[in-house]
Amino acid sequence: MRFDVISLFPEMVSHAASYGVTGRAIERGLVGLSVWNPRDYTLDKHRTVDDRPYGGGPGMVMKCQPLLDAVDAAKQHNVLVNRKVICLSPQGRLLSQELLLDASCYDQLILVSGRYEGIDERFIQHACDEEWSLGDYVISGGELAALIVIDAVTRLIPGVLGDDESAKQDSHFDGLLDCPHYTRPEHSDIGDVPDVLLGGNHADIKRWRMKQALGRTWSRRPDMLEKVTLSAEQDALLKEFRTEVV
Ligand code: 4FV
Repeated sequence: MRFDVISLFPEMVSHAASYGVTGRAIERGLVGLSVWNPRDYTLDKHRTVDDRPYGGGPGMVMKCQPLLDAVDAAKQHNVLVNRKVICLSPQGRLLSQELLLDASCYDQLILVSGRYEGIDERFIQHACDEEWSLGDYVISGGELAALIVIDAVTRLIPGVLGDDESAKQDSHFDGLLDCPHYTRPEHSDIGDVPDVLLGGNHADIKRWRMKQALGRTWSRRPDMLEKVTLSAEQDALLKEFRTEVV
């Protein structure tokens, strides 16, 4: 998997991606990352990447040409075919583990990070396969959204996480919130570790963790429960959890 990010702030992207899991994955060559600055593809001496919006209104809009040429450069650089060009914007499809799992099957993701008020619509319609959104709020640039895509997709690449199991343990992986986690010390002024986790009975521990995941999803994100089909055992565990909390 390789990520090619189009951004006016290349260092911001390459720097933030150089830490932790993504940083190690890049070092180990499990994922590739390049950042392309549209300003390097401008044709005027002022290296202009934005201009005033037609129809008036506040702020500036990113011009088509520097973005088109930056995306072409990212494509030329990699003869990979199984790729998608994604524009990160509030008008996009909401990011989800399901969308990111699908994205992790591509060889290349070209992630276009907007700035200013947005990007000339002709570029999006002509050069982008999809628009993706972090959520229903506005941030100052698409870079943070691109970095979240890079981080979340990189975790799904085989061999990136110590044991691929842990990606499966991730919240939302099975459509449920995660169970609570504990580590030493066993006893503290702010509480003790639940006994079941100390008993070494893995079946009991697995059952407790699923019960907690179900209960927390039911109490915090009932919208997610509507999207999953629970097994009979999960149904029973959730009933048990609910009878215990009321
Ligand atoms: C955004 C989001 C987002 C809009 C104008 C950047 C900003 C500025 N991107 N999910 N929400 N982008 O707010 O992805 O260009």
